[in-house]
Amino acid sequence: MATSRLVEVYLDLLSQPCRAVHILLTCTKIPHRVHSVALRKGEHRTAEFTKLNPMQKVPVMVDNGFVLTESDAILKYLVTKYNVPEHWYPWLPERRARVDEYTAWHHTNTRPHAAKVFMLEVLLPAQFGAQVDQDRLERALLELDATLDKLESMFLRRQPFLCGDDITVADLLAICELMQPLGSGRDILKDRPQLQHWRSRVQSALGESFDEAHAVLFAVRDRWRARL
Ligand SMILES: N[C@@H](CCC(=O)N[C@@H](CS)C(=O)NCC(=O)O)C(=O)O
Repeated sequence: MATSRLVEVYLDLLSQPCRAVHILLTCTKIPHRVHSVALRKGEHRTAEFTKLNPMQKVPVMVDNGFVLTESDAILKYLVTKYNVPEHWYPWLPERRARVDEYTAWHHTNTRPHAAKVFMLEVLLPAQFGAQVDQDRLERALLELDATLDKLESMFLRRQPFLCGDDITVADLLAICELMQPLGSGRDILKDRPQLQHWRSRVQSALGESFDEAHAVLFAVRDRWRARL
């Protein structure tokens, strides 16, 4: 591992997958430099950023000239390349496969369902000054509920973290999505003690890196509350 160079990451910390990457980097102390890309200002659509990622999305990582997009791929690359505790992405094939099993599921379940609630309650009203569409929100909350049921009954069944006895990149991706609806003060885990205990375990495992990454989201929540 080269110690003199830094991993460069392009992030907006209001973005859930960006926070997951940021938390991993800070928690494991991988030397890195953050380039802020403000989505609300359209900085992901500049010619310079588009050259880096033609899909115009964050996060993006550049490691010694190697450009990588997709949080899932970035997290797994970082823990494989750098000398970080093995629990983040275990080497044992069966344990690693459990992490891959969750992360594959995540992108069509936890991510879209939690993100939609935030989009309907915070992003769209902020962008277009419109009222929250209550019918769409109700439907989104029902879909999210089905996902939360699965997290409890399948992934957290008889184990403290999503993929076993210790925290992995799967927990990182999941916690960042499940925090997102807090942008409007909505705690989607409030009636779910099993998931609340998991969230506390994840937060204690991550320490300050969790709070640092979520500061922007909490600022959005505070502004949202001040509007009411
Ligand atoms: N599957 C990608 C999703 C990346 C993504 O959707 N990023 C959003 C922010 S959360 C983005 O850059 N959106 C800008 C846009 O679509 O215009 C990942 O996990 O990295």
